[in-house]
Amino acid sequence: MFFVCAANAFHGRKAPWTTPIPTIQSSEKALAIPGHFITMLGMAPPPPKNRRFPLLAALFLTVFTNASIAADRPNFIIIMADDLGYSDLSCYGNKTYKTPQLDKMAAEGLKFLDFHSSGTVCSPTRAGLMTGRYQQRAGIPAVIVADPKRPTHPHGLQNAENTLPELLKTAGYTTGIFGKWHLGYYLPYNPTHHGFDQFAGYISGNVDFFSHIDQAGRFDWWHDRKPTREKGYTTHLITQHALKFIEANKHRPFCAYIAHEAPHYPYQGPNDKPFRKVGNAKVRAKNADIPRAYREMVQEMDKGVGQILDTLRRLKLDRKTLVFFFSDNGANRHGQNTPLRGFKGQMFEGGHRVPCIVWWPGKIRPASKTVQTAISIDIMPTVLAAAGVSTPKKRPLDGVSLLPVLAQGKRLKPRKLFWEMGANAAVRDGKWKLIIVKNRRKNAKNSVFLFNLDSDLSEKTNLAKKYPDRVKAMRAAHKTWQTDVLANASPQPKNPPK
Ligand SMILES: [Ca+2]
Repeated sequence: MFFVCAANAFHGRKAPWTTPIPTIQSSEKALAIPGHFITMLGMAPPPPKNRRFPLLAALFLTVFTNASIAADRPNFIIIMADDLGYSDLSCYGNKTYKTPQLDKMAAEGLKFLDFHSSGTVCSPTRAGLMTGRYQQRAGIPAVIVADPKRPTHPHGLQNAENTLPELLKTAGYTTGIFGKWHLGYYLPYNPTHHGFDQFAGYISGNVDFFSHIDQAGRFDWWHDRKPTREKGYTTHLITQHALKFIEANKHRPFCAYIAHEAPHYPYQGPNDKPFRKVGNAKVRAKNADIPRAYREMVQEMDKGVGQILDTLRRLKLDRKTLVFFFSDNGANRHGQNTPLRGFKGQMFEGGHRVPCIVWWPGKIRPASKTVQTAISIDIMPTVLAAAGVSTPKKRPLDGVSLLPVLAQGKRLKPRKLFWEMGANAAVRDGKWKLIIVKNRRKNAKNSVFLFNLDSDLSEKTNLAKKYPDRVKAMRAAHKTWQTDVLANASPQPKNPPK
């Protein structure tokens, strides 16, 4: 059974998505095209003569209709954990500790069992999430590292991309990002240049949870475009800024992207001490402390998610807010990916199959789960569909809207999914998974694996030799995909942008 329903609150009712949502063309900026909204109201555009009054009226109508159309649209909260493994939450099988708030979110929402990050490390998944396309198209196939001597350091999200917050702004949304950006170290890459009205967080891959020093020993905590000293544990600050943003925007549509640091290293619980100082990021947690700190990091994030959902309930925004929770890649060896093989950075399921919970009271059946295969680049098309914003035609999205799965338990059309980092790659086609791993020995052939995930979720039995034709077809599909995503990929600079 592809959709399991533990409650039947919606049986016999009209599906929420049978009411069409008005569509705004993403390329149209509302204030620049008043006639568009007047036409939407069924009125004729203003005559060319006697322009002054009609133009003022048009401007008024534009602002009014833009606000009123947007007022009927849902809010969005996208919460992403960093390096959280498939079974790091108790509702996904963690037996060593509990995550009660995320368990409650799952009990009230929909749990995906076959959801994937589009990357197996941080920056690529984030580039895919922000653009709704495979991150290779944005020229961000690998981590953008903090060390200025490394070649990816000057890279970042380029202006040519259409980002999710930029498109939501065309429909009157207020947008904020709280936490990790990791899509460029230089000012032109700042999230406030890519559609976010507000930013509180850090631009690198990780910071000390207290001193907010990055891995290269530099201070990294920002309010919008300004480095800002702010005392506090990173996880708490991210939640507090997000709560303030929700309160401040409770009367208008908003999108909050909450990009948690937990449970990425440095391993620090809320009562630990800072490790890093400016110019010295070498100090790390003692190995003996890591399991305790990791647990506390996950549980503090869990509490924060509970606070967000409680605030939505208190403000009576719960039924008009679509909330996603997922991870940007699988866990490393300090976390849990059971029963999956492999870890963060790898092409095995443990590298990219992650927990994903979607919550929208009144629209999503409580305590439901789905085995539909979905990926993080589906989030943007899902949000745009729920907001009634059409997707960009010039830079088409690779993901698909998950709304039919969320609200109606429908199946998605069959499709192939691809992962690639360096010379390693993976292809998913239904139950089949092909993995190519570069062999580090000189002149050695790459390792090729084929797994049947329906009968072998832990990827133990390599069927590549048994099904050579399937391997050949999936390798050919990967080559075609690779040629396509690299054909017009955004170029990245060799030197820091000015
Ligand atoms: Ca990560």
